[in-house]
Amino acid sequence: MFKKLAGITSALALTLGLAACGSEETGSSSDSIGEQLDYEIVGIDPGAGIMDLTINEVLPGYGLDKWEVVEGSGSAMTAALKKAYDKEEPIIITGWSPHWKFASFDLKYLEDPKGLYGGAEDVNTIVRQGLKEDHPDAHKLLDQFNWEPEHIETVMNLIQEGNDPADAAAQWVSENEELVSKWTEGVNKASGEELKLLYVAWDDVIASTHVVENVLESVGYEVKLMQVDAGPMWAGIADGSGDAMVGAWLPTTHANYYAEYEGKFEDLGPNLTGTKLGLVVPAYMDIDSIEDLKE
Ligand code: PBE
Repeated sequence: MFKKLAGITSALALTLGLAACGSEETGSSSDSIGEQLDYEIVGIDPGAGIMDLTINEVLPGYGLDKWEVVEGSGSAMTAALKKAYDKEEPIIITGWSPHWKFASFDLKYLEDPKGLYGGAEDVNTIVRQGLKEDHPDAHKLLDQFNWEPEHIETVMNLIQEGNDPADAAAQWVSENEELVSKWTEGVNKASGEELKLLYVAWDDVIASTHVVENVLESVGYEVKLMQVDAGPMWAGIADGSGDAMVGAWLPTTHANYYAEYEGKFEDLGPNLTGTKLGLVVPAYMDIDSIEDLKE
């Protein structure tokens, strides 16, 4: 490109340059990945830990000062991914596993040689102070809730195929009685006591929360789900307005929330282990590392 341009008069080169600047089209494939994407990474809701990590640790850590993370939501992110993927266009998203997108699209994590996204994490169950005294059987069930990535992925895929989250959860529960019976072991039947579960509309947490709702109801609780943002989810458990949540990513992703409210909740430990997060791109893109975003 540079060689060809060098032969053209500078006036013509200037015209070409201006024409390129005025164009609304995304850059041509000879442009750098940053130019092609307008230096935009497709993010999710601003309260998500992955947004905080990407904006405050990863971009500065790799010297990517030209890049921005665009706020949105989990569903807007997957919609943007599908749109780009269908046209084989470049896209970079803030991504995580477990998530159905890896079953639906051929994707890869960009390598993170500095390890700024942290290693594999756990997803913990966090309950309000006093739940154990008020509802010991619900507390016991929540404490015994534990599953594997393949399980949550099955529920997520059912939802992604168009099933209502409650129906997907019910189907998964009916097909996994042996595992579910370990969660309800020693749990006495309730008689319609109300419980409030808080969750954020992240696909993994939608799936896990609906499964836990289903199982709590199967032993006699009346469960209300409240969809909130990440900050209010933590605050709501800390101030007791919510009873429990099952989507606390630790020790890295929700470290700030954990520190902010420590002492005001009870941590029942992991319900799932082996998560991952990072920048995710379609496999057809020819970049492999976050370092490739630097020019
Ligand atoms: N996530 C999914 C959340 C936790 C669960 C990775 C988008 C977050 O970044 O806070």
